[in-house]
Amino acid sequence: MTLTALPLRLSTTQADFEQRFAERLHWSADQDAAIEQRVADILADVQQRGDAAVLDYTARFDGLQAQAMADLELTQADFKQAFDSLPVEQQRALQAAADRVRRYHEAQKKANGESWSYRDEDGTLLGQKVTPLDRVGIYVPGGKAAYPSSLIMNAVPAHVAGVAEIIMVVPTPAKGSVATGGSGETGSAAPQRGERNPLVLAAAHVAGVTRAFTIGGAQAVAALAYGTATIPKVDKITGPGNAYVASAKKRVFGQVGIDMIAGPSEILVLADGSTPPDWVAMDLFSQAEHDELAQSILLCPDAAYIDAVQREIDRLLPEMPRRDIIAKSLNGRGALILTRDMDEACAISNRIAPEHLEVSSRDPHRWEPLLRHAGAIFLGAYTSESLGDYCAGPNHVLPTSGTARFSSPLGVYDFQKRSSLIEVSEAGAQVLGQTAAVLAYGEGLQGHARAAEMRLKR
Ligand code: HSO
Ligand code: ZN
Repeated sequence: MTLTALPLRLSTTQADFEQRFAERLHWSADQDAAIEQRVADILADVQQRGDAAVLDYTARFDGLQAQAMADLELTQADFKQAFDSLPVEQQRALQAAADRVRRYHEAQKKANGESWSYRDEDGTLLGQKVTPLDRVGIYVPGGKAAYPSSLIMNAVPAHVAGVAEIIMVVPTPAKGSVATGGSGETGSAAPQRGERNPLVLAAAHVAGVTRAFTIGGAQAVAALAYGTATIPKVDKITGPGNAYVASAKKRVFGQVGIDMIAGPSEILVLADGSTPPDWVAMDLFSQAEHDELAQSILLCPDAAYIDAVQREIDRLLPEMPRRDIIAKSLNGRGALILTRDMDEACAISNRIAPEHLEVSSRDPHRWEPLLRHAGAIFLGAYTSESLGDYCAGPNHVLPTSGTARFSSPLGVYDFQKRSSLIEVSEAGAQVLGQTAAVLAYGEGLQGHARAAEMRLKR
């Protein structure tokens, strides 16, 4: 049986376009009641029993038998050793990526992450003071989904923001054990260390992680949110994870901050037909290969070009190691959409509000002003989305499933908070006091009114 990848072909002029388009876009995270219940139980248990509970779950889900939490802690020396053990090429690439991501986020901090204030004519000072969070937790998935690049994208902006302590958790399941947070019991004769991913540890070295523990799943989220004897309680938890981790993050939200809960990856390519079609086919693969549920869409006003891209998909697919995932993603959620013109393509792109938007055009700056909703916009044929995933500089943690309509990439600002600053002068108190008193009496709050009035000169 030959493998085929046939994204849905649509044209904006077909009568049932709206309906078919809506069906293709539809996605919602299914809530699994069994997972929800298990996560609730794990959180309660860790909150009560602390380290002992985390050790139990780590033995059960990851097959790691440890006597004490300290046995599951990684050190700076472990990070350094992992880094030193890599081929020079990988060391350089990690360093180069981290340097570029740092530079971008430093610019971001300068542009909109600094304190500011102004004075009224009467000397009253008003402003906003920006401070970093004290301590954050970064969740790094284990196994196949362990992306060192994601660790850089989470840790570097935290570092640039000035966060003093960055605590990483990364499950290192023993060989043959089920994924962390998963369903089951595993063999008890497991090794003590589990499988460490040297690239992840090396990324922790270049990204400036402070402490790290080889734990994962809901139990790791709970430990970070509530704190245990060994694991310090953090102020915010960021980073991707499986359904257990996502559910746990939602449940601890409020107790601590969290970042977004990301859906499957998405790429939308807006093409005017001037880019080599194999480049575009591979860009569609690049997000499809993440996940069977990932979504890759091409919008283009040129029917012959769409045919050419489909031919390249057919030609290139057999070479791809992850072709099964790519085919499932493209067949189930992909689309090649013929539009009337580029303007219409831009309008449809805005309706989709994709995570990644490539403007694969001879003239990207002509279309960019029309594009309002997207996590990241990649301009021109040379800007493959994959460069942004690793090393261009901007963050690759981006809003998915249409949430780019109202939210932004992960950034320095996610690791900062703002406090208002107010210093009213004696002269200022005369004017503000009268205004405040009138409103306070209106609300029936005499204490407020009199506090303002006491400062009025009689
Ligand atoms: N494209 C992913 C990030 C990633 N890509 C990590 C490769 N590694 C976010 O949607
Ligand atoms: Zn990617």
